[in-house]
Amino acid sequence: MSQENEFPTFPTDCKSMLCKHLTKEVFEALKDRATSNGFTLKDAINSGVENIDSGIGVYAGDEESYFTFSKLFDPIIEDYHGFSANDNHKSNLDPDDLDAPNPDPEGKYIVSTRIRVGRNVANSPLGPAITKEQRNQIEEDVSEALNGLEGKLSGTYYPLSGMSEEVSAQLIADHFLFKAGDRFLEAAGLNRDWPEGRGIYHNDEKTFLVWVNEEDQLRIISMQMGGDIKEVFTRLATAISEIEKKVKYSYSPHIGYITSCPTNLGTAMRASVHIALPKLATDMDAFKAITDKHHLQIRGIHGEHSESEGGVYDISNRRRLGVTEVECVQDMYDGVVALIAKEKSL
Ligand code: ADP
Ligand code: DAR
Repeated sequence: MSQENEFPTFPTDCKSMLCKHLTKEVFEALKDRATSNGFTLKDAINSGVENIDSGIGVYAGDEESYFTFSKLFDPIIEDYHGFSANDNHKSNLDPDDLDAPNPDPEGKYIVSTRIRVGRNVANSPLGPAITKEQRNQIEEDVSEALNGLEGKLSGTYYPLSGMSEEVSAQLIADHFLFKAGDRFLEAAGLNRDWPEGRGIYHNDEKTFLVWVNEEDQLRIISMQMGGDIKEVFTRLATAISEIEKKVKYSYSPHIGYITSCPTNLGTAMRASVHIALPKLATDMDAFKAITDKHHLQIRGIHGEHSESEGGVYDISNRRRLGVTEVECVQDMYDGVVALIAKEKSL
């Protein structure tokens, strides 16, 4: 690992945004800086220094990081999102503005739909810089807000600390339980004190979840079987609004909802379907031509860095910043319609 004030050496085949944008000049300009939470450049880049196969390689320790280290974050944000330092984000969570009748009412292709947003609590450090005490306070405040949800959002909060084998097994069976973060999150300091301060909330119908203190302080998730994308979005928009009555989210007019990873800034939204496309899977050029046209990302079905199985893919919006939440879901919806049409034609 590099010393505090030594420019890190990266292998020539390193392809991360960190390798690309951390020039010697940027490093020299930022190496002695720290945010009011004591978060340094070394802290921000450690994940990408330790994991040279990172795609991005940097994390923010607080909202301030995006401004204190803007000489590094701004070019990464522009490269990933196509969003410049002079642009401003915009938000629209109104389901009435989404044109998305169920694209697969017979359930031939779409296995399930999940739409999530990341949120962090205003005026608090983010996961990479937060103290154990601050994280525990966030768990207390957020779980209290969640336990106050009513109607179809009503449910139960399950702290990971002291979780019984029975509850753990059920949450794993429901694919709800998140485990300690991967090596990228580990090197970013996001797994510190695990599992203390972490937990999962889900409603009685198991169509609404909130992960507390995972990669972000809240991951607000609406999901269900099938392809009624508009119903999933409507539930999520309602939940975001209800929780916000009790929890103030960290938001910047410039870069939108603040998240620990710059890829999630803006809407912090990933709208995905697990969709069976066995014929299209045999022609990945045609597959990727459609996903590229509609600004979509292809993932495996067991989360980021996993592989697809049996011709089922996780298809989601890639754009998160400089577009509204409605546009994120519309991106995914329009791409799914095109993918299904192509699958039918093969
Ligand atoms: P993120 O929380 O950033 O979306 P992942 O891609 O790791 O991160 O997904 C988290 C979990 O959600 C994984 O277990 C994944 O299988 C599950 N998941 C994602 N999209 C869907 C979907 N459309 N249907 C069912 N499960 C999903
Ligand atoms: N694995 C890290 C983060 C990439 C974006 N995914 C997140 N934030 N979960 C990388 O730099 O590749």
